[in-house]
Amino acid sequence: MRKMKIGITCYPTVGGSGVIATELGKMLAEKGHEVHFITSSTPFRLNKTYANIYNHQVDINTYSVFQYAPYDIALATKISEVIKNEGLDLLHVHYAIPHAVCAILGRDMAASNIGIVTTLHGTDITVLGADSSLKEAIRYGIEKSDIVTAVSNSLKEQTYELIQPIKEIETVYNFVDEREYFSQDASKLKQQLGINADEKVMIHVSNFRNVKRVQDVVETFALTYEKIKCKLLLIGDGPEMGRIIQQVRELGLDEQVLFLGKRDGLAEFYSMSDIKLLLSEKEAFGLVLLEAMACGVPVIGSNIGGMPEIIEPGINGYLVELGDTQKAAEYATRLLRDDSQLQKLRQGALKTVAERFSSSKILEQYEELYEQLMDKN
Ligand code: GMT
Repeated sequence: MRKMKIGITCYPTVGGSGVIATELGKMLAEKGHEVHFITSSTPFRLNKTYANIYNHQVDINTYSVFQYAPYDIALATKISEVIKNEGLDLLHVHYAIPHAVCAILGRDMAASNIGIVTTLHGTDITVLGADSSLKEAIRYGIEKSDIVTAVSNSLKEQTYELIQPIKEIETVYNFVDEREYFSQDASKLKQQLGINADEKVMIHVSNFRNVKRVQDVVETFALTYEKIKCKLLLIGDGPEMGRIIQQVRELGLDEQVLFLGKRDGLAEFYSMSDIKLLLSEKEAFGLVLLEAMACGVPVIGSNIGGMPEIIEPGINGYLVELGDTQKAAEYATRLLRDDSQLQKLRQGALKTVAERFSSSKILEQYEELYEQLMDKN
């Protein structure tokens, strides 16, 4: 595999798309490629120094005449500068809007013909694609990219349905860094959180946006708790937090639900958990499912988006119809009561990650796409 100079643009501060882009950049650098992040700030997951990872920060002009700072123009200009100054071989941009469009503009400004890979992550299509002021720009970004990938078959189908591009879209699934997400001894942390060693634990991790339906997670937990004593860890923060705190209070579950806020070192929290709940109404992939599974935690998810492509019922978790908290609680109760089934699903979760979503496998898929681009140019 030849070594390449790869420019990566993503949202550096939030969300799974930024996590995947950054982890991918780190792994490409470890394989000897030169990686140039072109972003508005240093990606938050870039927590280690690499000799061959460079950060190019977009300077946004806040001139008082502008009612809105022109981030997109500034990003395209920076992309063009980096293409020329660093001699990039290709660009890989994450999230269609504005990144694909900025990459195309930046390449034009640089009078270059380098290849552009655009990865669609979910909300760039399922939420923004429904906005008539953005749909044409998303379609343009897809059509003018050289290679377009989506993080699940479901997202690929939804893109064809909502945006109607002619371009071929390839599915490349997400991955986890197994060196960070693995099952570890969390007994001390469990004790520090006031959870008894033999007490069962359920976990939910998200940005507490409306689409995550955290209220269904709490309802599922409440129904399960009626049958079996356990705790619920809620990790993350976001717009729905106030409503969820209120719901927990009204259910009288303050002692059983632990609001832990935003956390690093999630693997330890997963490692003390027995079931992960993700009951979202939109989820192109559900990266947090993989993170939990890599720590040996089975998942209960809703039968929407990319989740059925990850969750194999009875093998690594269960699927329920959207909003069916009764069924989710039934599965959770059964699993928490049956240790041999829980162990079987734990093994199934680990196997799923190792066989289908390992970082080396997904990295190879991206490298092959890059090779195709290099051969074309
Ligand atoms: O889900 C979010 O709130 C964040 C969002 C993002 O844009 O970063 O996540 C999307 O991309 C992730 C990485 O590919 C996927 O795992 C998430 O499923 C997807 N979110 C949605 O589709 C709602």
